[in-house]
Amino acid sequence: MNGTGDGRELNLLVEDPQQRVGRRGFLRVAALLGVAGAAGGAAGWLAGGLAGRASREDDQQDSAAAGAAGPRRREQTLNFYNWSDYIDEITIPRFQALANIRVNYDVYSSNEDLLAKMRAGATQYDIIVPTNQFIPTYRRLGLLQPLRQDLIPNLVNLDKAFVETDYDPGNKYTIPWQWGTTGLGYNTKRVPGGKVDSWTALYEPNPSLSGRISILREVTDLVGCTLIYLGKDPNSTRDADLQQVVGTFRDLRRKVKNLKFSSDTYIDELAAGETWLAHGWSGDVFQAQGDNADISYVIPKEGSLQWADVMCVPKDAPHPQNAARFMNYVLHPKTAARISKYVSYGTPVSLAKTLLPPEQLRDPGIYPPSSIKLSFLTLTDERIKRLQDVYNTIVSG
Ligand code: N2P
Repeated sequence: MNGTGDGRELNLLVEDPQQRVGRRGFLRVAALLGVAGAAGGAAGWLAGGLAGRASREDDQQDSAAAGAAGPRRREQTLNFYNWSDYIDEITIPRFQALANIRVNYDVYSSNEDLLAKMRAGATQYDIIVPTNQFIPTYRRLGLLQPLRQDLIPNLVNLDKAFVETDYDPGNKYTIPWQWGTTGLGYNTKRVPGGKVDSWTALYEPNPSLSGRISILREVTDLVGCTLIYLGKDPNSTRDADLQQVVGTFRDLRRKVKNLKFSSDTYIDELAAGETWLAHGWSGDVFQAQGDNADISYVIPKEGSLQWADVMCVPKDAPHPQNAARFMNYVLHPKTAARISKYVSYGTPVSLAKTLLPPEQLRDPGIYPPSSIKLSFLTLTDERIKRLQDVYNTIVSG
């Protein structure tokens, strides 16, 4: 790999790189023109100029991380399938320009949607980002291929907690993208008393919240958090416990009207003041807070769920080497810090923390202290099926 070699080709971006990625369904950010014969340094300058940030020196570092090198590669494309609202505006355009790889970026909003799509047969995706508890299932189904670790020297930048995992020790198949928690987002001007600190606010709601509550459209979070509210193990597979989860929602529907289920639009609904209390993911709620200062996030005092969304390469991915190059780029502390700062989720890259705003590092909603009780979920194929049945019963009301 040669960071800034002469003769490297570069791409010109033809779309506005400042365009916000996510929030509203599918969005392609990667229409490009390939232009041959420009020098590597110029590519760095171009990316910096378009993105409006970072010095040329920074670009050279980024360039090495992206694995940019001399002549035109055989594979010039990367198909990246990620969660909605989960990336900053600069990372994709910068990677495209530095690595000379066109990125097609599509989004999904739940593990169920992603898994169903991957099970249905070949996709063209090179990177997908399931949540950690789904990895054993993906592996058992033979849906993943081993990572080209030889192309990912920045793996050494990973925090040890994300290397020594039970779902993929040694990162043979996965590299963490972001991590976070599941909790409650609320509008301080609208919830009674202006504050929420318990799951009871959601499951035993004040009638004034009728029509203003949103629940995550994500099976494992929905069932897991309800089990925690009920004082049960969030990993419980006992029929009686799962029946109680169904019963809890039956009661809830009696207490409040129009329960909404969303794992993407709730960000905008919170920000717009339409939703007042949302079961949601930490960074999503902080993104809503960025648009509306009345929004707060809390991990309820009874405890909650922690998770990591991890990048993987599907078995039939057409461009596994480009996937590795992108992963290496993302593991550069500067790239990792830029993404986490923007999406307000936790970074798995230790050195990136020194580059984050101190107020984010201090925020217990983003980097919770060990005193907060957080559980990771584990799943078997059988449990996924049962949880899905429970979820379907709940949503069909
Ligand atoms: C991004 C949500 C990702 C968190 N909007 C789900 N694990």
